[in-house]
Amino acid sequence: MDRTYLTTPIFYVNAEPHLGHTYTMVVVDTMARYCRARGLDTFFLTGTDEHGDKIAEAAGATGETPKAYADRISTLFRSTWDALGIRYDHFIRTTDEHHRRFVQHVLDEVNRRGDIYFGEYGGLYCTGCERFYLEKELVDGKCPDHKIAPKLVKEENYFFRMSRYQDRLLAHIEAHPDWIRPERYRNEVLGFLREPLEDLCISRPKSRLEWGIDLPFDRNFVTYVWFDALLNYTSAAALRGEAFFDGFWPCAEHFIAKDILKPHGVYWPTMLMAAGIPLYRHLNVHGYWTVEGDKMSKSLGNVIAPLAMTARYGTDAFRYFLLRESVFGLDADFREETLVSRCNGDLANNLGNLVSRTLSMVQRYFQGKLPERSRPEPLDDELERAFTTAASEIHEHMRNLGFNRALEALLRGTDRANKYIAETAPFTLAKQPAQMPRVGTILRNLAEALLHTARLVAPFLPDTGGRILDLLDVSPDRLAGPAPRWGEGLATGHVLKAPVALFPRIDARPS
Ligand code: ME8
Repeated sequence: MDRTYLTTPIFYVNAEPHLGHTYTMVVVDTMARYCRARGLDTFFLTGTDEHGDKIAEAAGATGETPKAYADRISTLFRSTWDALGIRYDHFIRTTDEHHRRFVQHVLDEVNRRGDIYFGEYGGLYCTGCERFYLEKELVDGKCPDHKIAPKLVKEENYFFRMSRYQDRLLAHIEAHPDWIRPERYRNEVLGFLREPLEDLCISRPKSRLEWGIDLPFDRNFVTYVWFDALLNYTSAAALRGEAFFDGFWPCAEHFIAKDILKPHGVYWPTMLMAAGIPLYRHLNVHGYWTVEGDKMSKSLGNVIAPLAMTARYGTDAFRYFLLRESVFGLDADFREETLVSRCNGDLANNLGNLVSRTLSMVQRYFQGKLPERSRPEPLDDELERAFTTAASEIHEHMRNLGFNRALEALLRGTDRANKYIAETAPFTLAKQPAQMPRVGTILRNLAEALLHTARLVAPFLPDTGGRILDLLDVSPDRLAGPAPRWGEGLATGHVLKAPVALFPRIDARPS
């Protein structure tokens, strides 16, 4: 695989960016940085979902037009990701003109193939989810996510013959066991497919909703928001031309949370089949974040704003917490105390300490200049092995979306390096002039460990990776490309900078 096309959901503009959106963004940004550093041709897509009842209602409540409202919140999403240093390649808005044309083109194509018909439908509709519910999917008559009773909607609409594709979809899932991962979500989709699949209502009459993309074959209707939104993944790729589309689209890795499994695991692949477009490569599904055990909600007043967290703790500390505290695929719980203790324990005491101790000893004993390195002793080999092992374990975990385990592997490396300092005791050896060559070797090994640490940590904590390289006074280009052979990363006589505290200890939660 030499290419990858990574996507996040496009977020609804009826809410401001919060912890949940940020988690998906951080996961995909980490994956994108990891892939780029390994030399993969990587494209990272995100954006905003701006049509539909829900957005029209939210705009109505603020007195803005839907477009002015969507412009405002979409800009807020974009500026939040920029402030967090998320490096996406394209930000799509479903109100973009090229997207509108693409959606209409696909609708025409699916219609031409005979998969769209006109009919009447009555059903229970949840505006929060923007979808119809079957009676049996409800809990006590309410939408399980929004805890409100869906509205009974009965009207004439256009339908997509989704039912036609049930068997093909099942066969695809059976033939590709890790297509939807982790497995629990594959099983959930198989569960949906155990029942006969119904056709999908893909329009809304303009008499009820105007805020959407016109159906190309009947201007009295707009497109159902999910039929419009899912196509963002392909319209953004198509925008870059046919060669890009053909090369990147089949390498698509979608990242979503479990809340939108059905649209991505059932509607989307059947839509692609009907439009004659190849399927995506993987659907990667993560769990849901709660806040101190509760669902995050405006009414509970516990919505976590990412920029408030990064202002308080720094971007990398927040990223670290999100990636380290959750197991991809399972739910996770946000607690500020846990964030603080992880930052103090893993980042300040382990990683930060290694950097500052190494640099201060190089300053103290060699005025910042890297000394000669002489014959390695067994402990030196062990240190080298710790970093080779960390690199290969990180690779293995990233293949399986084990972000937390990759970070654990990395910290085992830096922990080993801290122990190496204790075991080799350069500060004691330095008291004897005859031992200075050995002290030099130890510090050369530690500087090498820092270079490897910077490269390994950068996809997860980009600022930290960059800052370590800066302290080592080497070019940021050194973060990518093949790893240098151990001992060959930094030259004798190269001057390192004076130490700084990368992660000052956080004493208590500021009020
Ligand atoms: O569903 N924990 O948009 P949305 C983890 N527009 N992730 C969370 C989360 C939480 N508590 N809350 C939100 C939509 N997310 C559609 C998508 S895609 C073609 C259209 C994240 O704004 C997670 O990625 O409701 C989830 O899938 C997404 O936000 C839902 O965002």
